[in-house]
Amino acid sequence: MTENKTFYITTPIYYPSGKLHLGSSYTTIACDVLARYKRLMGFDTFYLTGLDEHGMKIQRKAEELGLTPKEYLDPMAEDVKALWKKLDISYDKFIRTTDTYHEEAVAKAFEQLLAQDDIYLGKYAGWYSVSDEEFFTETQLEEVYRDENGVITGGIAPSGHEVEWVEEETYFFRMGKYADWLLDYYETHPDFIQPEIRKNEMINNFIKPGLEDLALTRTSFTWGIPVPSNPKHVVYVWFDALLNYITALGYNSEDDSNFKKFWPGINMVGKEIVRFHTIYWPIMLHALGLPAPKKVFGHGWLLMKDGKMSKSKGNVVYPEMLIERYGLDAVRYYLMRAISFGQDGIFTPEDFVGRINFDLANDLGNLLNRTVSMINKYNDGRIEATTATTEFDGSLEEVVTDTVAHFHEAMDKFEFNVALADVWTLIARTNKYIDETAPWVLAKSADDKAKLNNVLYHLAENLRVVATLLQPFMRATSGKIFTQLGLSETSFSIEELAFGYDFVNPVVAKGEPIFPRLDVEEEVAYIKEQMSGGKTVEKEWIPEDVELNLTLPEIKFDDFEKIELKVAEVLEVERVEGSDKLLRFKLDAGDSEPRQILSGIAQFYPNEQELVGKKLQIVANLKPRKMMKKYVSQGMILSAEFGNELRVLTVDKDIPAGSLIG
Ligand code: ME8
Repeated sequence: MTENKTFYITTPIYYPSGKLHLGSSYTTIACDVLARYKRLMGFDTFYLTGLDEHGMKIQRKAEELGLTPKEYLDPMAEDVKALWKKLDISYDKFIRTTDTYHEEAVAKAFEQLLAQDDIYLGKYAGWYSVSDEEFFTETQLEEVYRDENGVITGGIAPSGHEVEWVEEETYFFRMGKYADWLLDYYETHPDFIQPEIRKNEMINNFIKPGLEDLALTRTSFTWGIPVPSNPKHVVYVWFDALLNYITALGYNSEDDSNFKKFWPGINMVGKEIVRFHTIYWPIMLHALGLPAPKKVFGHGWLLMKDGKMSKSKGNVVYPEMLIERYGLDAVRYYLMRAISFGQDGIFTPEDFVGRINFDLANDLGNLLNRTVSMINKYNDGRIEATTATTEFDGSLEEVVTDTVAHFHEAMDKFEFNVALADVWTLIARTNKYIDETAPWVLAKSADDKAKLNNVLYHLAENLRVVATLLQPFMRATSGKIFTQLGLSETSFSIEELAFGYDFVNPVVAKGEPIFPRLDVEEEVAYIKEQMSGGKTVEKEWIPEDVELNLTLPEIKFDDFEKIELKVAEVLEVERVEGSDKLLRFKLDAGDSEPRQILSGIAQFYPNEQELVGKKLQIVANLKPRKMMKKYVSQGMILSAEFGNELRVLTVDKDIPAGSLIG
């Protein structure tokens, strides 16, 4: 670990205003993924999170409950810490802005700016939203209320919250003085605000129209940090809150070694608070003689189909409920995979359950299961690299190298969904490699033993690479994969990751499936029920006047999914001796050898040779069946009956044999 290889990442500090939902957990999980990734890349990493505990909002909330702010806040802080524990958040420090070291450091910073004349005493008159803890000019309001004389009596902030009139003595920060410096800073630090689009918003909507001086203290309530030289003023909650990112490191305290080591760092924030972090925050730091953050990344919101989560809409998802039923890793995976980090994304129960089934149970789970059982079956659970290669090894190893490189590129850009998609490309390629090399065929001949072992080695090694890359996202799952591969290591460095690990004669454990398949309908109904607070949710609307003409009962989608349908080309066909019904087909269905299917359709094809060269549809995974004592039929040919006729189902000539139908 080199001296300057440090990484500092922060979440916003949360308002303790109630139980945190899945949307609030989103930032914390994303930062955790980054922190874990950087640690595995050999960085000395510091991850900060915490609570924003001052301000009018908290004071009023506590009063409503008949509590002092502290009595209200302490249990809340414990609840939040308990949630982060459930989400396996590896923070290095949890700051509360009521911590003494923070309060002292903020007071000192305020006095410094006052002494420098960056702060001056004046009078504020304007609109304030308590919910947002934010000042607004009339023109910034979404809506204004007027009395019969046209005088404005109130209004609505862009967030949808009510504003109230505030008129009081206040200290102002000379923001305007630093506008040119800030524009120049953006210009010379093109990566400071990300994604890029948020930068233009800041410049055009807030800086260019003119930066107003910021009211920095309040006198109409007391729940805040008092200004030492004039204690009837308490410091504005955002000034107090933003400084947490450096006071947590010991800034303005006796031991500021962490501050010296880690600042400047990266601030990860939701898009609605980018303004505070990219305008006020760098100006405050600059005025204090300190560097601005390396980067402020404004991520999007996690939304529901009908907009933001809210109890009144009955669409709130709490992470605890999902974790309890589906496990933590499914939740972390979903949030990081399903949504492009910089943009808004919509949570739907269908998508969530689908991802678990397809990505986790099918793609990843099956690869692990097949690999482990083949290593057990064909080589007594030992993983041995040999020099007997197959023609597919080179391209497979190339995909490993490419995946690792792309993964790093994506992680450096905070493109978590892209990084995971890269890992899944490797998983899909490895699954295909099983089909290409057909280990069960190699297992039939003793001469192919070395080749077989090398194929099995490639499978195990790719899974080790996959699990290594997944560590920041799904620690428990990676651990299970390492265990099933018989590895005693519980973690691998991502920094040193390369194909070619020497498995020291490990015995592969026969493990349980890491993600069991879910019944989609049942689970979607369950999640919807939980979202609506336990009420049974009405079934989706089905047109009542459509009568389905069925001969068999309905089946679930999951049942249908078990059937593998494929395109197969007729290579040869002949009548079966001793039967007037059966035709014996030799078909190319993309298997290593032509497959044989017997089908009782002879009477409909007096000239059966007309079928040669046709591309048919077959059920490919039907259990093989012995017919006429000597023929094994491996599948079924699909056909349609109408009147007294029957025709096999054909497909376009240019669809290759072996293609999956679905
Ligand atoms: O803003 N999707 O606190 P906060 C994504 N105390 N992110 C969401 C979300 C959702 N549905 N809901 C909330 C504050 N968040 C201040 C910060 S920092 C010096 C002070 C995110 O509790 C939101 O975008 O209102 C914000 O980044 C974070 O949760 C905390 O929000």
